[in-house]
Amino acid sequence: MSDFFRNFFRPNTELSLEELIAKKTTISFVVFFSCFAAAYVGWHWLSEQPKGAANLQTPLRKVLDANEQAFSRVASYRHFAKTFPKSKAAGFVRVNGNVGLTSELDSANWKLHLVKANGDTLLISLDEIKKIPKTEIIFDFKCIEGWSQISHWGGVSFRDFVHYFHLEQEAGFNYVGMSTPDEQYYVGIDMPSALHPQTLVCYEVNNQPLPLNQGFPLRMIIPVKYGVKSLKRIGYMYFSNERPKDYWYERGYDYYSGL
Ligand SMILES: Nc1nc2c(c(=O)[nH]1)N[C@H]1C(S)=C(S)[C@@H](COP(=O)(O)O)O[C@H]1N2
Ligand SMILES: [Mo]
Repeated sequence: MSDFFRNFFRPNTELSLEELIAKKTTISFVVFFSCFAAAYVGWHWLSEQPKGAANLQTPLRKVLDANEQAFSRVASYRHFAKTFPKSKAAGFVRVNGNVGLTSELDSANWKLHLVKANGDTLLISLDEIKKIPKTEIIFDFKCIEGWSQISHWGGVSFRDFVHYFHLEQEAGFNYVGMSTPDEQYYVGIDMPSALHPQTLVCYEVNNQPLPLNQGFPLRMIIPVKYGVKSLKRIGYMYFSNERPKDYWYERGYDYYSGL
């Protein structure tokens, strides 16, 4: 044993082959068990940490938030979602998620309630929105649950909507918040993504009015984000510098959900 320790501190070049192998094997074991112990201690520490938003341990939430910070800058609004020819669009468009859609909808009297920066509320009808030149997009709609589908949507770009209703001041806020008329489903969208040229305030799928389960009369289509952010059946819209509350963020998903 004492030989072994002496060899341990002698330069490799002075050791016999057997001595060298013994030394290297020992080093491997020491490194392996140190890593194992460090991982165990780290995991134990993590599991003892207080829980923050969405029941995640605070350090994990911090990493997730840091990822968001990084990716919301680069991933979502700086690029364009790939678009496709009409021939690639699905004839039968998949339906997913009905939170906020189960309450009765008074279709004839529906109006979008848009809260302006000065506190006034604009009541906007679908006919008014249809006066804005139409924009269509065919893109691969992606749901966080793992499916995607090339689908064809029509409406007005959020940018055009902002200009038409003179919302330049509102567009200066960091976020736009939206909810269904019954306020059961709600999302917050960072303003750069809302103003992305491909983001639609949408009233048609495959050139037809939206079906009720896909958000009639008005929904969002945000090609640079996962489907969770494309709120169906918009009731309210407001603007804020703080993050608006967000249904799936509260359930542990990434706030920006960018692609
Ligand atoms: N009001 C409301 N909007 C919603 C949802 C929901 O549950 N309620 N689900 C979201 C999710 S997770 C997805 S993937 C898309 C699905 O849109 P689609 O039904 O048109 O496919 O709607 C989004 N908008
Ligand atoms: Mo989704």
